[in-house]
Amino acid sequence: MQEFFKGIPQIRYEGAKTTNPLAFRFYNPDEVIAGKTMREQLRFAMSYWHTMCGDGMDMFGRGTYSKDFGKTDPMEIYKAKAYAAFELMNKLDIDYFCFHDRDISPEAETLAETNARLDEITDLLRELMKKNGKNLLWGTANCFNNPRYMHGAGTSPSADVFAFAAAQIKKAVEITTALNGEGYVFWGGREGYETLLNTDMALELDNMARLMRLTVDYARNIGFKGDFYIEPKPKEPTKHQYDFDVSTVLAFLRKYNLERDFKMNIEANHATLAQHTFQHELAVARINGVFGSIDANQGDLLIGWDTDQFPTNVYDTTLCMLEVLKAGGFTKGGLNFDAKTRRGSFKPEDIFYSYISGMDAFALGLRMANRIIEDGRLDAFVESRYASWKSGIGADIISGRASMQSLESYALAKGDVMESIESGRQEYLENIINNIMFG
Ligand code: XUL
Ligand code: CO
Repeated sequence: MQEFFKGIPQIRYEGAKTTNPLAFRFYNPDEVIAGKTMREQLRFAMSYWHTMCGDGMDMFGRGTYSKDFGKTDPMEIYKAKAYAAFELMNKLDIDYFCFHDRDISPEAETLAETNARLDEITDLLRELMKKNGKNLLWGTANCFNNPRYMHGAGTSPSADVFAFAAAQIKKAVEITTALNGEGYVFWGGREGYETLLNTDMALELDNMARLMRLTVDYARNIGFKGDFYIEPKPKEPTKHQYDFDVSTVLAFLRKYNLERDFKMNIEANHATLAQHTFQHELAVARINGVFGSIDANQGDLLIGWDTDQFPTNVYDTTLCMLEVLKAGGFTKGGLNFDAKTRRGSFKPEDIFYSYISGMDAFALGLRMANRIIEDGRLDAFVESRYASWKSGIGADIISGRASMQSLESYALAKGDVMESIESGRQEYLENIINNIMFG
């Protein structure tokens, strides 16, 4: 068997003190944290597009590293990618992967030929998954790269393009089902607009919902048992993406009676592009019962676009894992590294350093989130902050016993309410977090 990442050993946990760059410091897969092994809590996944296809290309220059793995024939290149992917997952001890249809197999001249190629690679992936004990976290269709989708896929003004997108998604759902995928993602590629001067927004949104309903019904009919996700993003590539953020997507799902069919796949840098924190988006999903999966990455404080960097900010991973634990943990979702090495990090070992840093950052985040919960001071503070809702007038309001008249009588009798207001103690709480993390 050809080795693609020569010189890279099996990456193992060596503990926080190790200086070995090709080792985990915090990710100890079989250690139990918060009732499950770290492997079960974190459910790490490799993103096929960045890791097996991305070559460092940006708007100002071509790729800086090849992902052709020494092959020239298109199908041979994609078969080599598959073998290399499993070697990489094995060496990093990653159990899951995620793909777009076009990441695993190249598009051909006709849809029929493209689908035949997909079938061939799907067979290879199935075999490799079985042999290596790996699973598909989710699949999706790339309905944004090809020029036919320049005005959108499900939201294209052309009904022919809608039909083509449906055909492509049908196949993507079939291969996801054939590979026992635990999820299927809709990220709204070019589903959005550049200017309302040429856009029938109402029709476009109706059509987007139509495509989702058709997909869900078809997938359930062919026996797909996984979860469906929508991945919100506010902008890029279009000026205004329809799936702006979790709240916007929730309103969309409720309008079109799709709320029981979908959960959210929340991406850290998409949250910040929407001017939210990552934690905010996770919390909105959790409190509405639609938390599903995560695309793990981070943006840059000074750059306003989707940089897809590997996550290393431990405050963010800690607050993320706190939300995940509060949501009861992942069920079918997981942590997919929708992240790429920087253009200048062009050596094969950089991919390993990147995954190790991201996996360790989340492993540390899980450890810290668990400490915060076990410490209890934060939860106790929030509990006591809302104590007025447990009895008296608060309990009356919650139970529905209070009316506008009874509330007025209460307020008149009470006089000033300033004395019942407590400090929010933000700085004190921020210091508690540091105390728990570093104390
Ligand atoms: C784009 C993005 C996608 C989705 C899958 O910003 O995040 O890669 O995760 O289509
Ligand atoms: Co993503």
